[in-house]
Amino acid sequence: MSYEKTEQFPKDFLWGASTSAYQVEGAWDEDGKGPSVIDMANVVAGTTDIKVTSDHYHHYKQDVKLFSELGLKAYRFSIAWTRIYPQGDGEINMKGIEFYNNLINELLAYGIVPIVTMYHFDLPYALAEKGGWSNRATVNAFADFSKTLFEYFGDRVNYWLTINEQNMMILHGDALGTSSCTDVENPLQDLYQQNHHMLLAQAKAMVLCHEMLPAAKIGPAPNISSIYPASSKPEDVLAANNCSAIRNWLYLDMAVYGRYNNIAWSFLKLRNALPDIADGDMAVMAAAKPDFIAFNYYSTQTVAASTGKDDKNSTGDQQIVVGEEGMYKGASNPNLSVNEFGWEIDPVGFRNTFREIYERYALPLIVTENGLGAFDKVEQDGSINDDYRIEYLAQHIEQIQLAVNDGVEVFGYCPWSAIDLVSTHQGCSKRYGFIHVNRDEFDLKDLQRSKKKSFYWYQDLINSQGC
Ligand code: BGP
Repeated sequence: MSYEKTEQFPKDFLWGASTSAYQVEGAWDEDGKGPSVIDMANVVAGTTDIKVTSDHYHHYKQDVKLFSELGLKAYRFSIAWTRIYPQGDGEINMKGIEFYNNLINELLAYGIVPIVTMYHFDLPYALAEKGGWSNRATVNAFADFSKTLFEYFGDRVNYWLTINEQNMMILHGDALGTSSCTDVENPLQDLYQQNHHMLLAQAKAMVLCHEMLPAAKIGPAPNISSIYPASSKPEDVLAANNCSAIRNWLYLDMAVYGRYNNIAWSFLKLRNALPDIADGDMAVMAAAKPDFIAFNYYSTQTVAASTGKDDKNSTGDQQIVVGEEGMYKGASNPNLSVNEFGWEIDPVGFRNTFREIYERYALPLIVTENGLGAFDKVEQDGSINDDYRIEYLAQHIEQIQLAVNDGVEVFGYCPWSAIDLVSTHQGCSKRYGFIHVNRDEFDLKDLQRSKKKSFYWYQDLINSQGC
C-alpha cells in the first residue's frame, strides 16, 4: 500500500534515544553497587570489560545537556538492579537511589521524558548464585525491586519497561552473558522455567505499577521481528510460523493476554520442557495488563523447514536465528543487504513488524531500540561522518511513518543509542551513538564527547517533527 500524501507524526511523538545501565554507566563497583551477572561474565577476547564503558555515571550532567541539545523528547535508560539492591534483595543502597534521582531530575529539568527499563540483562550476581531465574525466589526479588522503583521514582517517571529482550535472554543467553544453570538434568526445561518466572515477575510488576501509580504506563520490551519463510514452500511457511511463535508471540501473548502461545506450548510439551506452573501464577498473568508494547527492532529474520539436529547452530550473535530441530532453521535473505557485522538491513520489514504486532494486540507501540552498529572513523578535523547510520535511520523512520498511515498507533521512537557505549559482546569499537565517546577498546583516553554528523541530522529531524 502506498500513500499519495503521508500523515505527519503526532505532535507529542516521543522522539528519543536509548541506552542501558551496564553498557553506558561504568562505575561498576562504585557507591555500593553490587556485581551483576554481566560484571562477572568472561569478557570476549579482544574487547573491553565494562568497568568504565562511557563513564556516564560521572558524566551524566554533560550527557543530558547534550541530549537536550540533540532535541530529545524522551530518554530510555535502564536502572542497574545492583545499584539499588547490591545483593538483589535485602537492604536498599541509598547511593543508588540518589544517582537515579539526580539523573531523572536532570532530564526533567530539560523537559526530557524519562522512560525507564527496570531490568536490562544485568541480574544481580548474588541472585544468580542462588539459582537466578530458575529459583522462584527471584520472582519476588524482582517484584520487590519494582516496588522500590515505583516508590522512589514513580512521582516523576510515567513510562516503565519491565524486562529488556526477555526473548533474547532465553534464545541467546550465551551471546548476551545471561545464561545460567546449564548443568541441570533437563536444560531446556530449566530454560523455560526461567522464562516462566520472568513472565511472572513481569506480570507482578505490571499489577503493582497500576496499583501504586494509576497515572503511569507500563509495558514489556521484547525484541520483535517479522519472520519470513525462505521460500513459498508450505514447509518453510510453517517453519516461519513456528519461529514467530517461539521467538515473538510466546512473550507478547503472555504479557498481553495472560496465556501461553499454543504453538510454543506444544513445542515445549514435545520436548518435555514444560515449566512448572504454581497455583495462582496464571491468575497473576491474566490480571496483568500492559498499557503499551515497547519493542526493539534491528532486522527481520528468515527461516526454512528444519532438517534435523544440525539446525541448532549458535553463532554467538543475538540477531542470527538459532534453529530448533523439527521447528525451523535459520536462513539468509538474498533480498537484503547486511551491515559490517552481518546483520541484515530491512526497513520495509520494520513496517511489517509494526503491522503484525498492532493487528495482534491493538496496543500503542513504542520502539525502544533500532540502529546501526559500525566502526566509526574520526577524521583529522575531529568530525565523524556517519552517513551510513543516517541512511539506516532515515529509511527506518520513513517506514514508521508508513506504519502510522496504515493505522498503527505509534507514540515514540528511541533508537539505539543516544551515545556510544559498549556493545553486548563486541566491545566499544562497534558504535551506535549520535554522540561519540573518545576511547578505544583498551585505552580510555579522555572520554570526551563529540557530536557525529548523525547528531545534527537527528536534531533537524526532531525539529521538523520527522519530516
Ligand atoms: C540488543 C540489546 C542492547 C544492544 C543492542 C545492540 O539486543 O538490547 O543492549 O546492545 O542489541 O546489540 P550489540 O550491542 O550486540 O550490537
